[in-house]
This record gives sequence, C-alpha cells and structure tokens, in this order.
Amino acid sequence: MINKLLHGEWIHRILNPAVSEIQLHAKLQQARQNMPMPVFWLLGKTQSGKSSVIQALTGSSRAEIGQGFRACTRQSAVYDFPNEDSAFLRFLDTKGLGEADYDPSEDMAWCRSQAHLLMVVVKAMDHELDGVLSATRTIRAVHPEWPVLVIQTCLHEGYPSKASNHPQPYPFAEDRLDMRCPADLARSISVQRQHFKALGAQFVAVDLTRVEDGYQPVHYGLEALWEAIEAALPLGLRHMLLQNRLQSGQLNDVYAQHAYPHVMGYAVSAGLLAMTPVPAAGMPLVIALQGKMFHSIASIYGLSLTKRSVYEVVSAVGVGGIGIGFGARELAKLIPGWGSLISGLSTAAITYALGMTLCFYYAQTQQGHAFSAKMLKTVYQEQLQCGRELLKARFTQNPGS
Ligand SMILES: Nc1nc2c(ncn2[C@@H]2O[C@H](COP(=O)(O)OP(=O)(O)OP(=O)(O)O)[C@@H](O)[C@H]2O)c(=O)[nH]1
Ligand SMILES: [Mg+2]
Repeated sequence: MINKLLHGEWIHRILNPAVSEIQLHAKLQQARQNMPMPVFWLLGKTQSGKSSVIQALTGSSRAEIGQGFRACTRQSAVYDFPNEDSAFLRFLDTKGLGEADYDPSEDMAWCRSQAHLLMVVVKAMDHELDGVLSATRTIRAVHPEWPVLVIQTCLHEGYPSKASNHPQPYPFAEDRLDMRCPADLARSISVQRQHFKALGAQFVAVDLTRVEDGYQPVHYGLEALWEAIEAALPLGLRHMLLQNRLQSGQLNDVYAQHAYPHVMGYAVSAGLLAMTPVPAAGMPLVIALQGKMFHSIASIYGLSLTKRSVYEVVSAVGVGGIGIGFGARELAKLIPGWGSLISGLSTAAITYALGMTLCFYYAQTQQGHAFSAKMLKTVYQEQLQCGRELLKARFTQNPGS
C-alpha cells in the first residue's frame, strides 16, 4: 500500500515538481559547494587548439562549443558540458593571452576554488612562449596544488612533408621521444618541455585534426591525453564522457547518443543533492531533477513527455528503483560519511538508469517496435549496473580535495 502510494506520488512529482526551478537551482549550487564540478582551465594563445581539445574530449561539435561559451570575465569564457543545466564538467577558455601583458589575476579570482587542472595549450612548433610561460608561472605561484598539463598541438606542422602521416606507434610519451619522431619536431617539443619543466608540468603531444585534413587517426594522441588527465585528476571522467560512443545495441541511436551526456549530468546532480544534508527536502529535489531530465530527453527525441510514458517507465522499474534510494538515505543516517557517499552514488546511478530507460522507451516508440514492461525492467537493471560503474570514481574522489 505504502509502495503504491510512493509510486503514484513519484509519477505525479516527475510531471508536477514540488519545488520551483529557482529553489532547485539554489539547492544545486549549495550541493556543488561541497563537491565542486571539475574545471579544466585552457590557457593558450588564440588558434592554439583550445576548442579542438574540448571537441576531442567531449565529442561536441564546433558549433555546440561556439554557442555554449558564455563570458565570465573580461577576457575569459566558460563552457559547461553538455550545457548549463546538466553540466558535469566545465571548461574555462582564456581569450586574452594573445594580447601583450595578459594579467591572469581576474581569471584567477573567478576560478578561485574552481579550477582543478590547468591545461596549457601550445602549438608544438611555436617558440614565442613568453606570454604563456609568464601566465603559467603566475598561476602556479598562487595555486601550486593545480596540476599543469602542457598540451602540444598541431604536430604535423613539424613533419618533414605534407605527405607524412603520424608516426606509429605514438613516440611522444614523456622523456622518451624516440627515433620515429621527426627530428625538427622532436627538437621543438623538447625545447618547449624544458621551458615548462620548472613549473612542474606534465606533457602530452596531440594532433587534433579535422576529418578533411586526411590524417589518420583524426584525433592523434587522444589516448595519451586521457591518460594524462586521469593521472592528474582521477575522477573517472574518461568513462563518463566516452561511454556514449561505446553504447551498443538498443541504445545506440543518435538521439540516445545526444541524450547521454545530459543524463549523465542530471545523474551527477541528483547524486550531489542526495548527499547534501537538506533534511526531508532531499527526495522532492531529486525527483524534480529527474523530472527535468525526463523533459530534456523527451525534447531530444522530439516527443512530448506524457503521463503514460512516465507511468510505463516508472512502473516497469518498480518501487524497488526508488526503494534503493530511500534505503540508502536511511543507511546514511546510520553510517555518517560513508553512508552519504553510498546514497549519492545510488541516487546518481538510479537517475542515470531511469534516463537511459526512457531513451530506450522513446527509441522503441519512435521506431514502432513493440516492447514489454519486462524489457524495460531489463534495460533499467543493466543501466543501473552500468551507471554505478561509470559514476563510482566521481562519487568517491572529490575534485575539491
Ligand atoms: N591539425 C591540427 N589542427 C589543429 C589542432 N588544434 C587546432 N587545430 C586547428 O587550428 C585551428 C584553431 O584551433 P582552435 O581549436 O579553434 O583553437 P583555439 O585555441 O580554440 O582558437 P581561438 O578560440 O580562436 O582562440 C582550427 O582550424 C583547428 O582545426 C591540432 O592539434 N592539429
Ligand atoms: Mg576556441
């Protein structure tokens, strides 16, 4: 009986949230103070390849990145991925570096407790590095705790001829520029690394080309870039970002691919809300956020969110779905600290699984395929498992710590 009531209430609240957008936004801000969103600060001259790095890491298109940036200081802009509402990763792009006497203090003030990884982007053959070096030095002096990753781009500009393809296997691993690396390029890369070494930097060399450039692979060195990021900041971001390109089978349609990072973002936010000590208000907030996620998925599929669709998905999942969330919250009271992490991860995984199940539901509906409640339940169970795996690192490592 209680289960049935809870169930009905859940469906009702998804469609009619008990909290306003403003309240939800305020609570999320509060939750993020305890567990801040990871921020990558991209520092580099104009045209050094900053947007290309974002593109390669997130899979966003140039247009999406261009539209997604909003100014945050006089010289910098911020890009929340996948968007402001469902962001789980933030990029800061410093525009002013091309100009003489760039003073990073305003950007630093804005970043204060925000940046977690300083990515210095330089073209591999560029030797006018004074501006970038001095900005890095200033930032480093104030924030020695931020890891510095120097990303050396546009490698092919140092290849002996236009016809040369990328050297394989990848010869640019730190301090081991081997014989396959073209001589001019190797020299240039080493000189750059010497300059930044005193600043405690790590290095990675990439060539993030466009398909029409004709190089293979298009994103050369991306693997090494991810390894360097994960080593500096072990938050599991690589899996959280790449899963959308690895989804197979029934969740492989373009809409699901597009919805995936949004689902991930809402899942992280729901987990954060569940972890924040806001007595009694926790669950309505989480459900309001799930409601927002449902609306967002529906609009990606170009379908409207009907009571029926919510009912079918939530019914198939069963009260067991939210039961885990409630159970974990109870547990959280018994085991302070640990409990809230379990609760955060559980709520995030449940939200993730719900979102992906709704994607499956819409994909099947759209393609006119028959499906049963049992199938929905199976998808949910699989995605719950998957969500737990994907989000585990995010909820056990705090970028702020
Ligand atoms: N081949 C190759 N081209 C690159 C690489 N990085 C950037 N480019 C190209 O260089 C140009 C500038 O790259 P962006 O990523 O837009 O550089 P940016 O630093 O964001 O530039 P601004 O936003 O203007 O400051 C584009 O035409 C890219 O396609 C790279 O690693 N290899
Ligand atoms: Mg750019």
